[in-house]
Amino acid sequence: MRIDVVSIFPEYLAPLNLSLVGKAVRDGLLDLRVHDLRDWARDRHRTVDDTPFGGGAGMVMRPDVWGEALDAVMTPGAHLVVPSPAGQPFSQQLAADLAGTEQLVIACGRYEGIDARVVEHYAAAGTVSEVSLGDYVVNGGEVAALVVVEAVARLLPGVIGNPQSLVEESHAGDGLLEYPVYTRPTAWAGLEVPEVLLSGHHGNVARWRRDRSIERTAARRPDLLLALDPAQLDRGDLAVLSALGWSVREGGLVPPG
Ligand code: JBH
Repeated sequence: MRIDVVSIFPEYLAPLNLSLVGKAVRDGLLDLRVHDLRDWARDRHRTVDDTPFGGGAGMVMRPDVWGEALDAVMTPGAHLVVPSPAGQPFSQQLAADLAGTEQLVIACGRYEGIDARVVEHYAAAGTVSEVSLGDYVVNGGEVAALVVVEAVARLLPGVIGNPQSLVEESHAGDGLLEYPVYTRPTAWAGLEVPEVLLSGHHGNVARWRRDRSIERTAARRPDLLLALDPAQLDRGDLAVLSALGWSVREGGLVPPG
């Protein structure tokens, strides 16, 4: 898989040379290329932005410069990702979808954003996803590019040593938040590791972990429980949910109160 990132701050993407993504690149599992948008600016000041039509604060990134850059890096069938606060929420499902593409091109916007005709133009020719990190404000697309690249790269075959760990993490498939984890020492700061985890009884450990996942999800992300299909729940799950005041209706779970 090839991923191209275009930015006026290419050095912002340097952390991708580290750790898991860096190793995937060195192992040849990922072809990662970072480009400086200013390389496609036409004037000697390497200008990439201008004032917004219609007035308003800030600057907008020019479509002609972006068009030159994207035409230069995109190969047929490339999927263009444009991080934006106005985008669809980035999700594990979207990461999985993107991990199946031949080439991702991530256009990092700054200032007030990129001229809307860029997304319009490339959407007419292929696949474009405007993606938001969430309902908060950061200054540009680069931090979103770091998130997208890492979330996608770790799903590529061979990148994660033990693919089983991909199954058990939050948002990975069962629709629940992951359970709390413990390791040595067994006693720390007057706190003990839950006995069941030291028992060696795999069935009880699995039950305990599932119960903790459900409790955490109910406490922190009840929206994920509402999205669950009750058919996915076993008797133990229903017992924990009932103890938390949740009930089951044909359409799904009903929260307490
Ligand atoms: C900026 O303002 C941010 N909010 C959420 N996601 C973003 C993605 C790219 C640029 C943002």
